[in-house]
Amino acid sequence: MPAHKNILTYGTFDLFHIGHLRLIQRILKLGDKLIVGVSTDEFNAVKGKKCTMPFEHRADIVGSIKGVDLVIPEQSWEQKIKDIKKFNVDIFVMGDDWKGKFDYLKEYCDVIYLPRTEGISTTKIKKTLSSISPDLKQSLNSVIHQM
Ligand code: C2G
Repeated sequence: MPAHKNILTYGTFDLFHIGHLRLIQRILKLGDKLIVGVSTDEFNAVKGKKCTMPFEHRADIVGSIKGVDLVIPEQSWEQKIKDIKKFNVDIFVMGDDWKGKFDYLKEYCDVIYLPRTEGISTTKIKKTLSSISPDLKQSLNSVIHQM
């Protein structure tokens, strides 16, 4: 019986898309319990990211994915070590656009970078959306903010 493995990852997950889902699906193959830190709107401002979807929506979407056991707010760059200890994390996983950036966590757990899904990104989706007519964008915005 393989040992129980706790896994941790973080992300913004704005305009949730297949690249995010494929990563989570691949991460799920690595262990048993998956904890996902979703960046708060305030932390995204620190990251220089302006989200289309508010934190609550992004967290609810990620939390509804089969296999995601817990969603926690990601409020700072520095919280990772504390989270790894708090949740007895065995494996920290990120997409390989972060390759090498979190190697310092190898002192606390395994660190794995998985290949990104090419051809899709939140930025690309935003660019496509911004090219649609302003009145259609206006009605899209009002639909998103009515939810
Ligand atoms: N991702 C992917 N394929 C894509 C797009 C994203 O595999 N086409 C992965 C990223 O590599 C990341 C995760 O999906 O591991 C979430 O991506 P983002 O929402 O862009 O998260 P990011 O802004 O990179 O925040 O402390 C870590 C940061 O919070 C990560």
